[in-house]
Parts: sequence; structure tokens; C-alpha cells
Amino acid sequence: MEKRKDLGRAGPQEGHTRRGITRSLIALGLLLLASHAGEAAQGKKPDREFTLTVRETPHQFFPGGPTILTWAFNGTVPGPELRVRQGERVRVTFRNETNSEHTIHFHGLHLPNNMDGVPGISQDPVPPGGTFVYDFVAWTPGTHMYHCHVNSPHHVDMGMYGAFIVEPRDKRGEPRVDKDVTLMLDEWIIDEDSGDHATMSHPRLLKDANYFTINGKSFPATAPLRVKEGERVRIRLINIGYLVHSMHLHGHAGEITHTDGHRLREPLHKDTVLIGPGERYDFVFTANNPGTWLFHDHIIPFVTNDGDYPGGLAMAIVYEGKATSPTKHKDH
Ligand SMILES: [Cu+2]
Repeated sequence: MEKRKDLGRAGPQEGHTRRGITRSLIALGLLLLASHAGEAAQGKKPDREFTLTVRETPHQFFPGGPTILTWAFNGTVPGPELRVRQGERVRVTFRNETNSEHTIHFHGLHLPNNMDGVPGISQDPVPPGGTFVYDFVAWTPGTHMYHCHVNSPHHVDMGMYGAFIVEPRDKRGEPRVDKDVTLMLDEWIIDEDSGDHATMSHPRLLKDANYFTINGKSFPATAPLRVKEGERVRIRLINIGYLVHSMHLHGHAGEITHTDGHRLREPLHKDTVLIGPGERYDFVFTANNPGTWLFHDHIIPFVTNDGDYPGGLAMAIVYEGKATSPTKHKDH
């Protein structure tokens, strides 16, 4: 605003100055466009390089639970969280060491079409033993994810997913937090006898989902979220599964600050987050109520392990040094 006022007082030079400024702005625009294209062009050294290798990997949701064979990125379900800054050029080398075809799709990122990872639409699937290099500039800030897009119901159920976080260049309006955690929700269909879960090859089988995980683990084996009193905590909630969840935090109010990576103009005050398939919500709360608290799905069938309650989508928020044990019953 100040600059515009100054221009208004420019006097006889005004017309000339305005033309000059217009020309400079056009030149600057062209320069920015050129550098933008240059950043995306092949040849420039990437700012971030990752390798994701998918291999058959045994996985267990909780001690005593079934051990299943997954297709895991770098040996874990979910795969490693990839975190970059907006505008960085990213190179992800994908190695397929399974006996099936796969791709990687970067869900939520706006990429050139040939980097979108959809077989038969934007690329050929990567054959067993094959490698594909995903090379792009991460322009879309926020909480996103990556997953295989070959026969997605089956391959995502086999564990081929992870979080992809793009930190915005402009940090204004970003919540200031002491802790930043990502929770990926998923459901599984496990055959009780064989431990096989390769049966999820048809979306209609979703109704048979019998195990539910947060970051690959089911309650009581879900990792507790440890907080210190007074801390601000950002939970990046990602639903990689195909069911809807209603995650409720006991004892605290919080706010949704971002949906699908986009910052809300006004945060939405909530203690329950309804999250559909493919959605991401960033939920921020202040740890101001010491104790041990539950964070869980309020859709109770999903708080089970093959029908046994409690299990599945539940986890503890534990205050360091101020954790509590259940209150003993007293007769009054
Ligand atoms: Cu796949």
C-alpha cells in the first residue's frame, strides 16, 4: 500500500515511472517463469533424494496377532515419511523387488502428468526387478501421501503407502507447535486360518475388514503419543484406507488447521475429526490436561481386533511424568 501512495505523488515523472515499473514487473515475471521451468527441468541436481524399495516383509499388528506378509517400502508399514520443503526438486528412486508390478502415486501433490504414477493412464507399471525414477518439484504444501496405484485396493492393503509432507515456504499462519506427528489410518482383511490378506483384490470385500491400524499397529500395540504439559501438538491425520473414521480425543479441545494440505482461513474447533478415504486433517491441540488419555475411532467396529474389543484404532496420549493409572474402585 505504501508503494502505491508513493507512485501517486510521483509528479511529472509519473507516466514514465509507471511504464518503467510495468516493464520491470514484466521482466521479473518472465525471469520467475524461466526459473520455475528451470527448476522442473531435468539436469538440475535434486534438492532431496529418496530411495523406496518394495520387498515382501513379514508384519504383525500387535504381539500375539497374526503375522502377515506385506509389500513394505524400505521394510516398514507405513513406509518412511518423506518430508521436503515447498519448491524443492525431489527425486524418488523406486525399486521393485517383489514379483508383482507396481507404481508410486503421490496423493495430493500436483505433478506433471508423467509423474502421477497411474498404470495405463500416465505410466507403464514397474515390472518385478524394475526401477523407476520419480522426479518433480514439490509445489503443493501440506500433508500428503504416497501409495502404489496398481490394483489399489489390493496393493494398498498389502502395505504400500507412506506419508509425504511438504513444508510451506510461507510459514506465516502455520501453527507453532512443539511436536509434529503423523498418524496413518488403515484397515485390513486377514484370513483367520491362513493369515493371508491377498484376498482384498476386489473392493466389495471391504465389508470383511477385521483389523484396523494406526501407523501399522493395532491397539494395544499402537505407539503412545508422549507429550509434555504445555506443549502444542500437531497431529497429521491421514486416511489411507477405504473406510470412514471418526477420531475423538478425550479431555482436550483442539482445532483443525488444514484439510487435505490446505490451510483453513479460520481453524475449526473440534475434538472429533471425521475423516474419509484419501483425506488428510491437521489437528492441533494444547497438552493442558495432565494424565493418560484416549484418542480413538468413535465408530466402534473399528476399535476391534478380529472382533475383539478393545483393539484397532485407539491409542494413548501420555503426559511425561504425569501419566496416570486407572483409578481404583472404592465403595462409597
Ligand atoms: Cu503395487
